[in-house]
Amino acid sequence: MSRLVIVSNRVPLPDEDGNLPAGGLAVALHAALKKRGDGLWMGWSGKVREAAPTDHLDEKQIDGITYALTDLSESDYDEYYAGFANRVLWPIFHGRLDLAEYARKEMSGYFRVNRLFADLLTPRLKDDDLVWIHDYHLIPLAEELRRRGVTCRIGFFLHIPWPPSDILIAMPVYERVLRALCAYDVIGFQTDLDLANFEECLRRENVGGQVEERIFRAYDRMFVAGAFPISIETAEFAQLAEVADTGDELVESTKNSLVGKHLIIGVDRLDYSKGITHRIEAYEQLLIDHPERRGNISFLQVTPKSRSDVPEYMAMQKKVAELIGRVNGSLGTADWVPTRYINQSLGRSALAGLYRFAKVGLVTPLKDGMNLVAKEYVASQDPADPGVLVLSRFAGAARELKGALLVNPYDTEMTARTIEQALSMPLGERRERWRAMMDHLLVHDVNHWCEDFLATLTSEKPGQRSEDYLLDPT
Ligand code: GDG
Repeated sequence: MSRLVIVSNRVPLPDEDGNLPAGGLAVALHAALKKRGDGLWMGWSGKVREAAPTDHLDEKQIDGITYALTDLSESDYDEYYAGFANRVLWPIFHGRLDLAEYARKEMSGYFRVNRLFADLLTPRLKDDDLVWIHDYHLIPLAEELRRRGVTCRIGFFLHIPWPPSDILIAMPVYERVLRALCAYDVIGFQTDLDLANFEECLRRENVGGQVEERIFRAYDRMFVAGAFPISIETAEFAQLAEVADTGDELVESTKNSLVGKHLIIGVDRLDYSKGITHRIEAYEQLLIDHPERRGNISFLQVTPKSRSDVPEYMAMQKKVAELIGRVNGSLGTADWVPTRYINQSLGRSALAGLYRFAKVGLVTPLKDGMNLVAKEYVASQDPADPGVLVLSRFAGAARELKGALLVNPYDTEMTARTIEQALSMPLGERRERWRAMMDHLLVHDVNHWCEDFLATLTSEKPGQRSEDYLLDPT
């Protein structure tokens, strides 16, 4: 079996006791690395130095896996990570042209760091390795590896949406990005809609398109592209929630503080794509439309900070805090606070237990590649008395979770009505909707996602090896 090499911007290192970072993705990828033996995971260490070394990787061997890490210089961090990745690609791929801050310097920093990764990785690769590169930070990496003579199979998974062509082409360097993506042997998107957008971009640019089931031809290369919806460790998460229901202190004290009240929960990184302000406004609308609900429900929004050095994120932090203050100030009473807002991360067990306790899971991003919170909420429910998932139609998860109540998060009144529908849904309907989603997630868990992608990348069908794909090696 070929060795697996994973490359991602950040590397989820096990702690000193060998425990893996929480989260299904890290667990599934570690399992895949171990299964194939002698696995390698390369990425940024998370450290920024005035001038970072560009000639070696720091290597750590833990439990049979080699972690190869590089620091970034201050300018690399500013231009590649905080700049092009998070102020150009992230907003544009989430349809927020208004928030994209394009600067030529940052674009060149993005390609420079990808060249650095390629320089550092190339000497470590063997011809029969399987290389799996993750996410928008590293789109140009395969092209750079090919330029250095690497011939092994290289796959890419995009965790965020792929935009429609009208949005993509608003990005000044879109052609370089689109061409670079086509250097992979397998490109994985979250949903069929992302795949369709990608195809549309190729056709509109007149550079190629789909030639048969999953096989694409563009820029004189052939490759596979498909939808590989990411998921969670469903059974393990369900178990975690069941244990936390009675065994977690925070869950217990939260329940005690909400006797006789229904909990509505939202959990998101602090990010403008997650629709947090729209969600709070919908909740406010619900309280205005249904005064009888006041005092009987509570909305808990758990929002760990992220990317705090990117200006759009700082602005958003302020906006959310102000809005929550407005709702609590205008609708709260001396003995009831409508919204509880937590700006830090909770433990995984507490999170699972709170999902289970919440009658409604509010997952209403304006745009999201998948959204794992939606799947975690479903997995956490008590089969005998499950809560209801209210889910944005703009989350990738909406393509799969058919038992959710779908909403358009831009439509405040409709979202408010849907929360009310969720709160008053009869038990029979709740069970039926939940069962369909849970059955789906038990089969389509994160291991299924991982194996499906790797099986496609490994596929040795005639005409599918990397060398054959290179129709025009010049
Ligand atoms: C990107 C794409 C795609 C959140 N708060 C706490 C906490 N979390 C955990 C959740 C969940 C994860 O963070 C968030 O995952 P999402 O999928 O919702 O979102 P992104 O971070 O934007 O991830 C997304 C994903 O990649 C995977 O491909 O689904 O569309 O944007 O697991 O539980 N965990 C803990 N405490 C918190 O306070 N422990």
